[in-house]
Amino acid sequence: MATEQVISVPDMSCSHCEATVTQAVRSVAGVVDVQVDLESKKVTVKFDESKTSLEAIKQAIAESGYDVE
Ligand SMILES: [Cu+2]
Repeated sequence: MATEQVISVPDMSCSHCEATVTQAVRSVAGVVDVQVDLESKKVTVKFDESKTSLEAIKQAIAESGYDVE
């Protein structure tokens, strides 16, 4: 069952950040879809709760070099 969560990533500022964060989230097994909104600095992620968790996704973003709120 896929769920959708919004993660705030305040340090994203350009298309490079968008690409880095998108790739980091996509690399997490179980993630179905990733949308980055640079204006609101939010990442909307759809994922399979039986395969991953919000915490694991936040961890992947943090490991790519961006602080997660
Ligand atoms: Cu950037």
